Amino acid sequence: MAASCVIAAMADNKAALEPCYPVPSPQQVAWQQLETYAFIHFGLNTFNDMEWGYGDAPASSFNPTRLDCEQWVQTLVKGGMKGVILTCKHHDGFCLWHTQYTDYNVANSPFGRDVVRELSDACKKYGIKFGVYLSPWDRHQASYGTPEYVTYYYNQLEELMTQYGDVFEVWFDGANGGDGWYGGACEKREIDRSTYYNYPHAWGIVNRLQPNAVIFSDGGPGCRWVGNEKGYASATNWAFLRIKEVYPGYPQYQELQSGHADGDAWCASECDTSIRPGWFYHESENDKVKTVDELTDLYYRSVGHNGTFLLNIPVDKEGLIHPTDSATLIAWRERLEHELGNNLLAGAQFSATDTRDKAFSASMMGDDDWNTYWAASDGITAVDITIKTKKDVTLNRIMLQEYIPLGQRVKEFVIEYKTCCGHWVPVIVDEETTTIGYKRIVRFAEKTAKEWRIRILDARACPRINNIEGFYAS
Ligand code: FUL
Repeated sequence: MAASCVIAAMADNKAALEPCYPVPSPQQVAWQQLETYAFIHFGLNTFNDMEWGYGDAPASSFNPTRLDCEQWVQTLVKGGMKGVILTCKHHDGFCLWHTQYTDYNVANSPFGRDVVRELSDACKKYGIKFGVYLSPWDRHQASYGTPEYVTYYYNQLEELMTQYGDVFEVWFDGANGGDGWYGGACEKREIDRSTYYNYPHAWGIVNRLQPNAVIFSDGGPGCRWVGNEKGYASATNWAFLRIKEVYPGYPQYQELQSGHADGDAWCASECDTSIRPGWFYHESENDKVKTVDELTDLYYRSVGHNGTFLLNIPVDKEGLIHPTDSATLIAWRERLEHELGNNLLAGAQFSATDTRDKAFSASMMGDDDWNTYWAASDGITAVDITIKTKKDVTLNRIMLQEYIPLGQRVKEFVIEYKTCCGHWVPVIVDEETTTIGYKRIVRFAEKTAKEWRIRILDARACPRINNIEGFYAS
C-alpha cells in the first residue's frame, strides 16, 4: 500500500488519530529527528587553559591564527552531525560576536572577526543547523547580580536571535557555580538562579524571534538536560516532565535521566558530553580523546534510548578542530553506518495479534515515509508483532520507533525469536526493555532465526509503531 493510501485510510478512522497526551510540538519532533549534533566550546578559556574563566582574562588573549569555521562545519558534516551549537558567551562573559552591549568581545581581540557570523554562514553554506549557547551566568559584568544585568542578558539574546539567521536550539545553561558561588574573580555576587533571570521572559524572546527554535534548560520547555554530562539516558526514558517541578539547577539528576512517566508536558532528553575530558580545548588532553568504541556505545545509550546526542568537539588554539578529534568523529560515523546501515528485516512479512486497520502493511516498517505507522485498536495495550523473513537472518540489534506526534505509549516489551524447534525464546538483553519513544535500539546477543516477535506487554494507550528494523553488527 502506498504511504499516502495508508494515511488516507487512517484519516477515515477518526479514532485512529486520537493523541495520547502529552504530545510534542512539530518543532520538538523535527528537533528529535536531528538525532546527533555538535557543541563547540571555544573562547578565552581555549587560550588560557581554563574551563570556567573568571572573567578577567584580557580580550587580547583571544588569538587564533588559522580560524576557519568552514573547516569546523565540513568536519561535522563528515561526522554526520545535523547541527552545531556554539558557546557564543561562556561563564567568563567574553562574547564571540560583535555585540554592541560590551567591549569584552572578539572585535577587541587581535583576531577581530565575528565568529558567530562566520559559523552561522558556514552552517548555511553546508546545510546544517545553527544553535546558540549564551551563558546566563557572567563572571565579567560588574552589573551581574542586579536587574541591570538581566536586561543586558536579554539584549544580547535579542542580538543573537535577530542577526544570524535561523537558530534551531537555544541553550540555557543552568550552571551558576552552585548557588552562592563567586560571580567573578574577586567578589561574591549571589543570585537565586530560579528567579533572578526570569527565564519565562527570556524564553518569550526566543519564541517571538525564532519560533522554530527548541529551548534547552534543565527542565525545558523545549528539551531537557539528561541529568549527567556523560552523554547517556536511562534505558527507560520518557519524553515527559512534570514541568512545573523542574527548574534550572533542579538537583534530582536521576529523574532527568528517565523523565517523569506521569509528566504533563513533552520534554525529551538531550544527552550532552565532550569528546575530551574538558569542554574547552587543552593540549594536555590531546591523548584523551574518546574512542570510536566509547562514542558508539554512547550513541546506543542516547539516540538509542529515546534522546538526542549533543557531542562537544572543542576548537583548538589555532581555531581548528584538532586532527585527532576530527578523525575520531568521522570513524565513529563510519562505524554507525557499518552497524546500522543494512536493515535485514527489509522486505519481511509483518503481522500483529491486533491491527486497527485492515492489514499490517509491511511498507509501514522501514520505509522512508516517517508518517506511516501501524496501530492497534483502541483499548488494546498488549499486542504481539510477528516478523517473518524469507530465510534465516542473524541479528544482534533491533530498532523500534513509535509515532511520537501522537504521544509516547509503550511501557514494556520483549523481543523474541523462534527456535528451530518452534519455541519462542526472548533474546538476551543487558538492560530493561520498557519504553520505546522516538527511537529505541536494543543490542542483544546474536541469534539466527526466520521468525521474530516484538511482544508489547503494556502501553499507556494503543501502540503506534512506525518503524522496526534489524541489524547485525559484526
Ligand atoms: C555546564 C558548564 O558549566 C560547562 O562549562 C559546559 O558549558 C557544560 C556544557 O555545561 O553547565
